[in-house]
Amino acid sequence: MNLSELFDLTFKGCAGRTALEFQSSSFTFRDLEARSNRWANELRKKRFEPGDRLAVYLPNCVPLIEAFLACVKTGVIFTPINVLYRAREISHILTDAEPRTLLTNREMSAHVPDTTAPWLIEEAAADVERQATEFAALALEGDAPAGLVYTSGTTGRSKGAVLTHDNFSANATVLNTCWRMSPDDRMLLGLPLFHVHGLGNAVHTWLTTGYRVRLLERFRKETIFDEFLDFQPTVFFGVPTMYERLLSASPDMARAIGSRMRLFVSGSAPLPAAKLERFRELYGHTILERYGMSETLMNISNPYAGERRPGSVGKPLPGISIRLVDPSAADATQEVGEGETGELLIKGANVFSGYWRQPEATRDAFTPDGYLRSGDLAVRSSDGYYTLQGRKTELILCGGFNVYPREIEEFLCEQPAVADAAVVGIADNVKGQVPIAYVVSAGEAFDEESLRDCCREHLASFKLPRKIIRVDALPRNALGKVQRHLLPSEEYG
Ligand code: MLC
Repeated sequence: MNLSELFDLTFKGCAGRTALEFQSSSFTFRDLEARSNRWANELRKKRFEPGDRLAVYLPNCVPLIEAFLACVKTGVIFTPINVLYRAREISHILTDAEPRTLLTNREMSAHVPDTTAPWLIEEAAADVERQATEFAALALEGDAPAGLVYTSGTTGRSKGAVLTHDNFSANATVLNTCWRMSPDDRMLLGLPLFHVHGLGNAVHTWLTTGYRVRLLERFRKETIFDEFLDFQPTVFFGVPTMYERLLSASPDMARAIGSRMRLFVSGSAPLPAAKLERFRELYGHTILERYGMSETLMNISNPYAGERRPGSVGKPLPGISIRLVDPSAADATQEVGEGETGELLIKGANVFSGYWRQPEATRDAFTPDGYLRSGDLAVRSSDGYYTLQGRKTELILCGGFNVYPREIEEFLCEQPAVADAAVVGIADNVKGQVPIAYVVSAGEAFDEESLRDCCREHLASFKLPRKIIRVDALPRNALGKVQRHLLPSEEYG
């Protein structure tokens, strides 16, 4: 079954119910279906063919969801771009994905590379409005690609993960069952829709269940409590940074919010056990922590009904096979024993079909018997709970965004003032981790402030090195690889 057929159950079954609130507007499922059909007709008029890509560079908004639904109906591959990306990062995605069009708004179009003529939402709106509200969705197979989601690669450059209709529907149906999602739920949604946490988990459980969503343009710590108190949600999906912000509530406010809530879910980065405990004291709820990745959507989750163990991500979800193998063995087949750290291997209907136009990276990502090598390290307890132990590579997780040191190092080294650079993540109470840079100057004319400005101009804000530390040389081993553990230790704050 493709996603249109699956969503139809909700569009027909819950037609008259309120589906979505955004700012001062609200929409029933019937409205949403009619509006997305208009978008689908517009895509067809613009000669989009199945398999074409529509790049979308927009903050959370209703047309983003409608354009996504239109892609699902027409077989166009929805290709979201992080709103914090700037010309250099966008340009890489455009070159790689070769979308037919980039949909954005006037304000954000300032960041779009000059070589691309964007399709502005302000101009699209009138054309879309003129289209018919009926559309016969294409009879796609479940293995047709639905999304192309860019994830940072270990080589430093973003790779496109191709997610099929089946991947999204497997994920949504498993979460609906395991987290008891119901049409009577109300979700406050502040996650960005350009990542699988917001798009795969929130949007897909919503459209397959028929609950009500209040969509926020973004999570803002200044207004989030008012949104909770006003909307009175029953479910909230967030990253640990959001939970850290929620810990600043007064006990009365936290209790008032908690009294209406059914489920808080955390993912995309590790949630420290101490934060889970503080949250439980304040809100009277145990956050349910789960584990996923862009390439797989969700894999492992703490139980809804059983023990939600602090610091652990729980047990494999139904239909998903997990193996833990010796991370140092090249063939990745030697399973580790209980209590030993191994690399997580994953198989299931949720696992992606491969990296966009990268057959070699795709081949390397899988074992010969078809398990995805996650690159994540974990241990399994005797009763089957998994606890993550970090990345095989040096990935930095800043506020739930992936930061690969290599990408920032490459950028720094492109600057004339920089001879060499190494980027590492250091602990940060709010963001989990933040990147800092060790830089070797290319001469006397080294100006830290202008290097910082240059980073600010060209990199997404979460990738900015919070500190730039000048060193005489980087400690390298005989193979030329930086020995990160020998860098002078630093604290941020
Ligand atoms: C952050 N910023 C945004 C933004 N989010 N700007 C526009 N839109 C957004 N959605 C910018 C701010 O403008 C600011 O920029 C900087 O980021 C920090 O903002 P802040 O207001 O101080 O935010 P904070 O309270 O710290 O919260 C940050 C956050 C953000 C939690 C809202 O980190 C976030 O949305 N994270 C979610 C990431 C995510 O969805 N990951 C899922 C990946 S999928 P400046 O320039 O002023 O510094 C995945 C798989 C899985 O990993 O398992 O889920």
